[in-house]
Amino acid sequence: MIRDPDTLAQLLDAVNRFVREKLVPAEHLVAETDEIPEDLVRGMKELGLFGLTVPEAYGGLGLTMEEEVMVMLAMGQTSPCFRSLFGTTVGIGSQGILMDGTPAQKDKYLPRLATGELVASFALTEPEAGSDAASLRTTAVREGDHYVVNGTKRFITNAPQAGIFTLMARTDPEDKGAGGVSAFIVEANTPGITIGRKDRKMGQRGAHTADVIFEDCRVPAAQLIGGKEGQGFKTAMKVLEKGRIHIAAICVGAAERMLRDALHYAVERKQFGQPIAEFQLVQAMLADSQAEVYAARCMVIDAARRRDEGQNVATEASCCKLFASEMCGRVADRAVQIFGGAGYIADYGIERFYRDVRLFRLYEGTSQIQQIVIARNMVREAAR
Ligand code: COS
Repeated sequence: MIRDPDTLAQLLDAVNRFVREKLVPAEHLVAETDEIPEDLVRGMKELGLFGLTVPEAYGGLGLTMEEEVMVMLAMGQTSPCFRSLFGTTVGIGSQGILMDGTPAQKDKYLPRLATGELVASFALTEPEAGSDAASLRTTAVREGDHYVVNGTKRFITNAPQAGIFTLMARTDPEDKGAGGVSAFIVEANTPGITIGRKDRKMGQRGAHTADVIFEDCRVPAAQLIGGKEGQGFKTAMKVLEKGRIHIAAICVGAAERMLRDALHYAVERKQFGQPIAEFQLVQAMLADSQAEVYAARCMVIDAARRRDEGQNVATEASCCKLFASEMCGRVADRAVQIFGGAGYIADYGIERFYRDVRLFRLYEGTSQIQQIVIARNMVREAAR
């Protein structure tokens, strides 16, 4: 749902300009230094990117899903690491508070998340619990008006920058499954939290992940999201469901960028006396990519609209994430192929995208998890 086309057009104009004039020129530097310069972070804050999904009453832009998708399509036109910095805050890091938090929790955190003063991270994955998220082992044991948290979270995006973590931990040791899991807002400066060293990743330099280790970390009971135990897994699933549409939009944006770069290269580059874009085997790669990008774009916008209408989009969200991330991988591969030898050389930038977008098929649920979610929902529906 687009509430006011003019306001959205202004926002998209500003984001497109920021991407084109500030972020794209900084891509090489960020990849080399593994840091996003402070003035770019400031620019993101000024544009309101940290508050995209926070309701206006709390100082954010309160975008609908369709509007959020439009912004992500624009953000996808540059290195994914930039989106990563504010994306966990507007997405999986804060949505638990927004969806299931108490009014007091919303009042306390949402205004500072909206300005970017606080970065929020999502702490679900563990060394032994990835796709099987319900098997997590981190414990939160109630002691008076606190919970004592012990455990290790792994590959946590933005952990080094985080001001708060949306933490999923087991409050009921008797229940080994989803029902024993609760969600907490944990402030990063709480004693008993150690952030591991930054992971050395395949790509997305500038975006940082690390372990988060909890050792007898005393978290006030008031930080239990929604004030109810046993709801944490459902909160995580709802958050991830929305996050999958958001990530799918980024996949489409990134694929559009790679395809545009490949097309320009194909038009410029001459072999056998003519631009390689004139060769039908190259055209096949361009055409297949264009068709797939278009399909994914339509899917993402459709799923976002349905979600805004209040429909259950669990299946559609997974379809979007599955198709758009796999499509993005295929487009990345073809783009490198069209660049030929230059596709393997860092100066041309396309090999960086090839590595960066590989993550899309893994995080916020692997492609295989999306297949499972889709098929399970189909079978359940058929059984009704
Ligand atoms: N919205 C609301 N509730 C949901 C939900 C959703 N999208 N998906 C599941 N639930 C609820 C179920 O209804 C169920 O509740 P009841 O027990 O009341 O019926 C509960 O959550 C448990 O669901 P389920 O039985 O499907 O859990 P499973 O352990 O079988 O796990 C998968 C299901 C595999 C789909 C889940 O573990 C998953 O998504 N894994 C991937 C995790 C992931 O994305 N990791 C990335 C880390 S963050 S970068």
